[in-house]
Amino acid sequence: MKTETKLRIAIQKSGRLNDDSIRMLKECGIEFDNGLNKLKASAFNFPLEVLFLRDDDIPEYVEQGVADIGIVGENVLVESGAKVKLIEKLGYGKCRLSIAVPKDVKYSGIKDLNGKRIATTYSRVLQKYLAKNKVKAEIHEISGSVEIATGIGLAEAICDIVSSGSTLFTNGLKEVETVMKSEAVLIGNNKLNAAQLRIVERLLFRIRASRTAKRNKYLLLNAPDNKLDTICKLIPGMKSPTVLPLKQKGWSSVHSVIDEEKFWDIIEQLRDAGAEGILVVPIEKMVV
Ligand code: PRT
Ligand code: ZN
Repeated sequence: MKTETKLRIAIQKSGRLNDDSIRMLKECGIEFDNGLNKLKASAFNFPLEVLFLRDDDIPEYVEQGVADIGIVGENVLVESGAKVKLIEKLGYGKCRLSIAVPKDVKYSGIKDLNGKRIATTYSRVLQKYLAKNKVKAEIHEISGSVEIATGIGLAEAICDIVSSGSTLFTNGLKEVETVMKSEAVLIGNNKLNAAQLRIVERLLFRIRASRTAKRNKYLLLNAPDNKLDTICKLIPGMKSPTVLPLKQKGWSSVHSVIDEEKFWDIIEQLRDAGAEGILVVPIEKMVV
């Protein structure tokens, strides 16, 4: 009997990437039981087995082939040094790894870190960054609560993950250097076989379709026929806009797709060009 190839994906068990990783897989139409305290779950409708792990273990497990692919912060991936393939950046879990010093310390540039003690959980990434910038500082590796290290006299600077900056602020620190930017990434074992790679491709196709859909909106508007050319040029869409005649003579309905980032600019130009009754609707999936 032929057994179906399944791909094992490792995602964070709990923490900042857990919810978004599960949401992304569900948006890809992949259904599985993500009940608490589960170590793994099999998808009901896609050849995927989900392993729930601590994020720090994911790069190594993917490198060793315990999991075939995984989702992890780029910061954790680079720090691990694991030899895996970075398949796709996923656009969530965005943050940066930064160096911060107490806010009343004068700081005029990276050279000021020479001879200083920097506390971090990211010693490998920090070491490379300091070497690249020819800074000789002492790295003090600690396992958590990095933000309090300067306050208790353990170090003169810290290197930690920042997103809103409020943790630095509440601990009297200011951000002075960005060591790396990070987001959640899909990684893969280097020796996946052809059947496994086909499943990765199917998964990637779905991930990209969901992400493209989120970035775009479906747009409907009414346009006077004598302004159709100007309006259609503003919203070229995927191939070209759809133009349908309205019952009222001299008017048409124009349908197209627009990039969310350009949304406000375009809407203003469309109104100036004479468009009316503009509707903007979310798109669930989009295959370009
Ligand atoms: O239990 P496990 O080991 O799996 O999880 P963890 O506690 O090691 O990691 P977790 O869940 O905190 O973070 C997982 C990943 O989320 C990280 O590796 C980053 O890639 C990403 N991420 C995004 C963040 C943040 N934003 C973030 N703000 N990881 C951590 N933080 C922390 C940071 O360490 C600091 O304490 O939040 C604080 C700073 O946040 P702001 O908003 O105050 O600047
Ligand atoms: Zn961790």
